[in-house]
Amino acid sequence: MIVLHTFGKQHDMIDPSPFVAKTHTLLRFAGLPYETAQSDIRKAPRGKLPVIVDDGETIADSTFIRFHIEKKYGHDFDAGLDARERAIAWSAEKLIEDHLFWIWAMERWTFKPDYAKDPAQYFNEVPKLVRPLVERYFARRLAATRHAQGVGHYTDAERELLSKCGLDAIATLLDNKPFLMGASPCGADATLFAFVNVLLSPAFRSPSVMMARGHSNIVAYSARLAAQYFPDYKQKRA
Ligand SMILES: N[C@@H](CCC(=O)N[C@@H](CS)C(=O)NCC(=O)O)C(=O)O
Repeated sequence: MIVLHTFGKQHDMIDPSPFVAKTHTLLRFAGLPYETAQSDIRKAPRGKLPVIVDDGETIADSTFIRFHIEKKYGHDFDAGLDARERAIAWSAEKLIEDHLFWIWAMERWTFKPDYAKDPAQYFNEVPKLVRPLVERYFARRLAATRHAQGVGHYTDAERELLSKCGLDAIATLLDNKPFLMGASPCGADATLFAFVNVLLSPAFRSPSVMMARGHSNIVAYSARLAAQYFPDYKQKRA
């Protein structure tokens, strides 16, 4: 049995981490049964989630989990795509995971109304007296990470422009197709679905969220895949 280590369901999101939501989606695309366990990043081999444990074998990082599924279970997520289509799908996936993720994550932690709705809740278990200190520690740690990554150097306007360019590119690539590359889901759909589904959570109002809501094909895609693959996770409409 596969056990997926998660942050756990928050609001109506599959998981507050889009990488964890992506891994749920990969497992469901592959039709593999799995269980979930709420976990702690301090115990994760790379200090990050997702992690899966598959019959005693631990695999960390959503992309390596995908490779594991492909190798062990013989499931080619990109079956039916030619080499050029696979290259486009891979590029779109990494545009979302390695570029847009940083912008959207920064907004969630720094846009005050969204911070209050989600990240602030992670500290509910911390005793009230020390909670502000712990929150400040995390805020500083994340700001340092964003600074090192680069996204932390942009002004709000620059970040929003990059987010708009990324969302426009995704909306154009998706067009009115059922899935990113055509009639069937490919590996990159796990990323696209998970990241936009978390972004479009009705809990949020940041500039990127509002821009994403303006793309009717992205909104419809997110709702359609949620209904098809996550009937057990109901998301209210924004
Ligand atoms: N490349 C990794 C990224 C995973 C990742 O960034 N996970 C975040 C949550 S969205 C995390 O666990 N962050 C904890 C930390 O950095 O302290 C993957 O694809 O799984």
